[in-house]
Amino acid sequence: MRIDIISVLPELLQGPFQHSILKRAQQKGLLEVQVHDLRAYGIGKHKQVDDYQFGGGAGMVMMIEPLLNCINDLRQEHRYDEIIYMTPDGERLNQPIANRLSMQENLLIICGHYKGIDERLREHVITREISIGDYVLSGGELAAAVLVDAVGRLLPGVLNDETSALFDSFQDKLLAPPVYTRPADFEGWEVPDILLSGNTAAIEEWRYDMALKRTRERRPDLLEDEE
Ligand code: 6GU
Repeated sequence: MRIDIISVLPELLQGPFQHSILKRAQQKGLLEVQVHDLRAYGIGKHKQVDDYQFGGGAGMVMMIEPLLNCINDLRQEHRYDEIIYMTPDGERLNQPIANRLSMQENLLIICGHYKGIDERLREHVITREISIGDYVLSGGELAAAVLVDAVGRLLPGVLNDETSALFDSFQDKLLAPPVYTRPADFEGWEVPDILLSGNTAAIEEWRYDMALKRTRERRPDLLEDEE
């Protein structure tokens, strides 16, 4: 999969993909992430990318031209399956959305700033709008990093143990069960006996019961909208 990201703060996106799982995904050639500086497409000698909003009011709006010129340059090189705008009024990101996006080949992600982008881009160019939750960030970069991480780790071959994504929280509408590692007894804090029993069937059943219990206690909404 290839992911292009357009941003006015490309520095913010330098770190997140250079470690751990996403770093390995790129080294293995399973994922390519390219960040593009919108400023390079800015207008005039000040490389302007935003302007006052029509109708008045505080806050700048990202202009059509720099963004569209950047998008069109990228489109010459790649056929995008989705052009995604990161915005707090978008569809709230969840595991099914990440799963579906992970099956695409080319994604283009636009990071919003200020009051957002000119509405006409949303009408005519953007194919999908995604939020990462009900709170406001100062820009779309951190949200884009969250999306790329959630999607990138699902690409076939990225995770060491191919089955492990299947048991993530949310993948089956259940939160993950508790986990333990050595020592089995830390100053009287003990690991549940069953996990030391070697009885894999019983362990699997315990894990399922705990996942269900945890979900009922913490996120009953996940069980309610089960159809
Ligand atoms: Cl995608 N962008 C911004 N600026 N804030 C957010 C968000 C996105 N998702 C949640 N809050």
